Amino acid sequence: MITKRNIKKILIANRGEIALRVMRSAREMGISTVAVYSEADRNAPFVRFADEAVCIGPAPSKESYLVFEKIIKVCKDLKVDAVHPGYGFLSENGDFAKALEKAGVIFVGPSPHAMKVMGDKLAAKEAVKGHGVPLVPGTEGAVSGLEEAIKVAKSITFPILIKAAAGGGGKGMRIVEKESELKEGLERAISEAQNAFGDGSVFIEKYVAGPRHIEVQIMADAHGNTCYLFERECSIQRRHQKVVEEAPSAVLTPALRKRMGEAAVAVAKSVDYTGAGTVEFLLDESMEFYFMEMNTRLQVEHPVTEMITGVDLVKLQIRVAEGEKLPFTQDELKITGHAVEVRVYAEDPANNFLPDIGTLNTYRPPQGPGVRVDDGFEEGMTIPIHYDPMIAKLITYGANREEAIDRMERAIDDFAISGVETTLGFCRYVMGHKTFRRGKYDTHFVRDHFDPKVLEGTDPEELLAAALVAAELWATGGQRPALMEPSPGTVSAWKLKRR
Ligand code: MV4
Repeated sequence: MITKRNIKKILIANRGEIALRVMRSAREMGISTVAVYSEADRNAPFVRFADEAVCIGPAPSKESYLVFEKIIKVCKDLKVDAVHPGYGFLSENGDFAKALEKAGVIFVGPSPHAMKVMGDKLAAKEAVKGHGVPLVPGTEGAVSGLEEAIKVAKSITFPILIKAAAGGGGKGMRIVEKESELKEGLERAISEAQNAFGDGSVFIEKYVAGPRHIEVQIMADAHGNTCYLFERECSIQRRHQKVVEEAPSAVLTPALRKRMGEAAVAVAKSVDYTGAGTVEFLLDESMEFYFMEMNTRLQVEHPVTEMITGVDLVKLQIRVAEGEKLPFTQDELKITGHAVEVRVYAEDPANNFLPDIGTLNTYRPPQGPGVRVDDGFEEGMTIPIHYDPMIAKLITYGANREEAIDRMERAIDDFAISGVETTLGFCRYVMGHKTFRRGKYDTHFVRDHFDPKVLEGTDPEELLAAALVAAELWATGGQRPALMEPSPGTVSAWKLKRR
């Protein structure tokens, strides 16, 4: 018997756009909302939006958003029924989920057990084995030593990839091209894993060249029903940070979509998963797919799935956490249209994507048909240096892929941000790139097609600034114009641009 528990008050253990996103759904459901915030977020929109808000400490996450004793105390003080962890921070921390359970508070997410298994890449592979989920050929379990490594590498053939069991999201990976490099590669991988994760277990896989990152959204209730809500393609990344995502993928056939969806459901069922989860696959050039890992949280890019399925994933997470059944069967789910998301980071694409801290002197998000902006900032706010530098997620929807991308180009051009450099120009470049337009891109897109020089001289306001300099030069008879010598405190033309 699954007991139903009504959620009347929910605490969001997160900040920024995702805290707002979750609270909006809660409000629509008539659930009252509690924000917890750090001193750096005192004036953030998510704090104002909440029905109640409690400051839980100074800016550093380790003293605020990550201290679960403080969050649990707020739950008790304010009689909170449930906690939504968002993504990042405590969202994949099984101990946090356990501590909430002990305090009698519902954790909006899977069981601590499911989180623990999927948090260990080797345990995850072990769990899904025998469930009909394709795995990349490689070692069974951790590598015992060089001898086993050589044997496995020879049987699966080079190049191989050494991965840390405690890694994930690309952390702790090492490619080895040939046998003579194996000994050193293995030693380094083990010591790096030990240093980074306090766990030196590594495993070996065949290296899949030119793969696409395709992930499947799943949703499971506590009554044994698990559905897939189709895929997202997230191959446009740099240093394992996703920049552009779309749903559905431009390359899956209905038959392959069904096979991957069913494999994702099998992954979820292998750990009695409940709630929203994402099963990540690699798809190789011959359209073979392999299970990589499962993320046991709501993902940043979940809006593209919401757009093409018409499902509010946060509402569904909350319903399932209350013990309700999924309101649909697999057959009732279908894809309508196409959605694209770009992440707007306060980073400078012309300068190796270094975080660009500063104040949003101008901040005017785009509007109009098919445009959704999930953000947590307002004009005049300073982007705190303590957290992820994402300013906003810009999502567009269209009847088909071309319309969604055309809309994204228009929306990017309409997005006015000044005061910080952003990744908008980079995203605009991707939207217009013929390889992206054709849908024939893989995880090497940025490496193969992006040179920071392409962003130079394309910005209308930059061109205007250049014209002004030229005019000044002409007017001053070729003397170095004052415009080119910014005095201290002068805002540079670069910063004056809309993005
Ligand atoms: C791989 C791979 C090639 N072969 N595994 C990186 C993140 C992690 N979730 C899995 N990753 C990869 N695993 C094998 N056997 C290439 C990657 C990979 C990658 C995967 C998805 C998106 C971007 C990527 C960028 C570099 C490497």
